[in-house]
Amino acid sequence: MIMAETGVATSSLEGHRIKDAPASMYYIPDFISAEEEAFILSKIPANRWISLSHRRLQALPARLTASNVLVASAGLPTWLAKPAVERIEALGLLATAPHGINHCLINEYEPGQGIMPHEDGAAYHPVVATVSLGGSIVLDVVEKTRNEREKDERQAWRILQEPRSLLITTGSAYTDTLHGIAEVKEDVDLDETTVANWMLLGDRESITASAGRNERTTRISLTFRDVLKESKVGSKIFGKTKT
Ligand SMILES: O=C(O)CCC(=O)C(=O)O
Repeated sequence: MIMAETGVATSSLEGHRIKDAPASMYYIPDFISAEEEAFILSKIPANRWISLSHRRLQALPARLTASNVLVASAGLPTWLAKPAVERIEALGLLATAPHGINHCLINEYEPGQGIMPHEDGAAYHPVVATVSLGGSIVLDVVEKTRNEREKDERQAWRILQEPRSLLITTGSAYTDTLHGIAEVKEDVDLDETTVANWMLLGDRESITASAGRNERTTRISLTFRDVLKESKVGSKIFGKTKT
């Protein structure tokens, strides 16, 4: 049995499956400790942010090219590799990924900021692991549709992502849904009937105590993936081609 430092083992991952969401999504609260969260936040480079109109982001070790190739001379920095990547890979869900986790997209959302519904697509191995830092936020997941008529009937789910949690999206949740974050300052109507991962949350009490409201504060997400097309620049120069 593989045991991550937090005590989550591969065989017990089933206990973290979000039952009321499309197969297969997993939610693990307190995946990293408060000290590890503070450490990672202190290491995020201040000079690499790319500002978009509704959030800012940075990609490590590099942004993908227009044809979705990761061209990098080095892997992920050690402050991401340990403990986050090491612990995610110990869960076993990336066992068939060609490279393992080789990319991290860091998104920062201020209150009122979000991201349009989208899918992650074919550039990546279909397993995405998101570690949340800072504030809580609701991720909206909705079935993909083929036409306007289907839109009225499509299923939608709300996943509350707490700070220090891990959300894993794979299977049909990866291929058949879109995900996005609403541009609101507060998530409302949060309870066991509206939040798909309610029973898996680390702190349901504080949401209940605030009458089902989550006032947004700055949230940073680390989205870890395996980019399928990888080109190691340094290795090529020295004749050890690996693409
Ligand atoms: O911040 C998040 O949780 C979602 C990020 C996301 O959808 C993406 O990077 O594609």
